[in-house]
Amino acid sequence: MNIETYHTYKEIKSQTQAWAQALEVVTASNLPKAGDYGQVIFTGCGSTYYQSLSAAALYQELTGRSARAVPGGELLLNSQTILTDQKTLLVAISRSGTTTETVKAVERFKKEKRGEIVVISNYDEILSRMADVNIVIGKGQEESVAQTRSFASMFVAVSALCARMAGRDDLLTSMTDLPKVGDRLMEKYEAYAKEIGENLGFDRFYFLGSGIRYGLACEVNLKMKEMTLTHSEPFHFMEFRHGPVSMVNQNAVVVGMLSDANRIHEAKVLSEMEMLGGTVASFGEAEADVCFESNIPESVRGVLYLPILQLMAFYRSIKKGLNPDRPANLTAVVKLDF
Ligand code: F1P
Repeated sequence: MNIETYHTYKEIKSQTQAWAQALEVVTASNLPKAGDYGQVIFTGCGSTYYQSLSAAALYQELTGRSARAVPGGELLLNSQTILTDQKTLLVAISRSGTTTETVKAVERFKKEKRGEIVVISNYDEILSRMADVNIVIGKGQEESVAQTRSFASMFVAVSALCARMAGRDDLLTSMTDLPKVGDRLMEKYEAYAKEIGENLGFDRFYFLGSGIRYGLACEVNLKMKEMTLTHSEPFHFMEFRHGPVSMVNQNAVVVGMLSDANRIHEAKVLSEMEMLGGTVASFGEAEADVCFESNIPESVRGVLYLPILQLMAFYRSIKKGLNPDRPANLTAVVKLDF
């Protein structure tokens, strides 16, 4: 079957148009002021919870104010472990805008008048209608179940939101180069993604990412699980030595999402894994298997880690005879009877 017939493939390859739209929408939005809130919470489910992990880290890194990420289900069922009596900003992220846990958690937050709500979504749905600030990126909409283009578009939006709330319009300006760099990366490294993804001699994948990259490591790990049914796990770089290292052998791929700031420590973990027989796939601005060469500041170029790793999962799925558009046991939206 021609790969172009898969929705997932078309969505991955066209994602940079949705990145550009995300930037336009956030630039035009009237955002809350960071100084008005004692607490900031990012929430979502599955992919969008993982996105929340990266977003909370980035918000804190850029604004200097603490932020936390929680799954929608936790905000709904265990809010006493999360909310305080401080004025709170809730940023809810959802591709569909209809996931029950996220919708119900936001509904309750609003009813209890805890603070303002920002919604980031690809569809103008029930969730968006509860928002004080409604960010919809229509070009991220998808036919396939696993999030690729949608996730990346919302991640660009949330990165831009953090930059703007931090008063860093300079970062927003440098983000306008992201679509161009993303296209170049897919052109240059698709063959690399295919080569590793199609190698069925590998039976385990580990995704290492620290700081704002940890949530992204969780997300690409989820792609590998959903689309390819392969054993895979995400870790913070330095955590990997504390036990998970036991799983590394010649069948393991260790993906390293390198930072500039901590590169020395992170690269050391990767070279140790290579010594143990693992295959390392490193991603970073320079001197890596996949080099971004973007000149975009580290804090706002996180989306660049995604397309090649999404393609890696896509090619592996096909090679295993699976349908990447329809992962086993999974629906595009989880709707519960509450
Ligand atoms: C969240 C989500 C997806 C997952 C699956 C089920 O959806 O958990 O992350 O891949 O498709 O739904 P949403 O709230 O972002 O629409």
